[in-house]
Amino acid sequence: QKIVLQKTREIALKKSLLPADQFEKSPLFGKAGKSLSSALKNSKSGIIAEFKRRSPSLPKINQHSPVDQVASAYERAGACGMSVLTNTHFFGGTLEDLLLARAATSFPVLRKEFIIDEYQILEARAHGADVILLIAAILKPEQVRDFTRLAVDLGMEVLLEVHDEEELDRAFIPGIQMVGVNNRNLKTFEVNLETSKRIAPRIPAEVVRISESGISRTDAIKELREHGFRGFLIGEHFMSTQEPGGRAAEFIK
Ligand code: IGP
Repeated sequence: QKIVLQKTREIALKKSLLPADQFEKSPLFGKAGKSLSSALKNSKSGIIAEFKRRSPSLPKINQHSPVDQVASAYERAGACGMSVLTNTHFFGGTLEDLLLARAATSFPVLRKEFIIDEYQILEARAHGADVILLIAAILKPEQVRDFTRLAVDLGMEVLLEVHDEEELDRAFIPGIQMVGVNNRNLKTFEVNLETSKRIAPRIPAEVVRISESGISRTDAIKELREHGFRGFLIGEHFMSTQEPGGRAAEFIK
């Protein structure tokens, strides 16, 4: 986690397609984003499909599929929204990926990044994000509060990611629309869907529950629905083929 924070800080401040004072010139700035939480409440699939080239545990998930093609195929397949990794160091993603996914689709798009600075939230909106991810494990409660306020002011929603009960109790505040339980253990990288089921009852009823990571079977979705989950974030299962959109279509149908 220390390495993540350190690297992310370096990259966050160096790497941007737009300098900070240019953010307000983005045509997306000042416009309300699309609501992922209401899309999930009204969606049959509940699928949030992720664009992910590689990860710390898998160096080669998909090196070739262009992000704009995958994005529009995900939308056609019936996904409810999309998650775009913009972290380069660990995941090989870029802000340009986010912009291209935004331009190719009209469903809600999430910026998947280790957000530790308000700058990254402005950057997210300027590059077309409708939702930002806030990871409880790397943020102080005051940061979650300030970042949520800024995101909402910019017309975006917040997905708060937790790994256990302690993180949820510490970081959750009203105003956050979605809580995501990450089934992947940060230390071992192992995934266990029981994590979602265990934490579900503790998530406030009005908040949209999302289960993240390690989902590859439609049976799993059925079970997670019984525990109140309305969103399912899937990356690897879709991306580990030449045709992520085809894989998603098959899964959703
Ligand atoms: C997707 P998977 O196992 O379907 O590829 O998981 C997503 O949950 C995962 O990429 C993720 C993630 C994160 C990546 C969840 N939280 C935080 C980077 C940072």
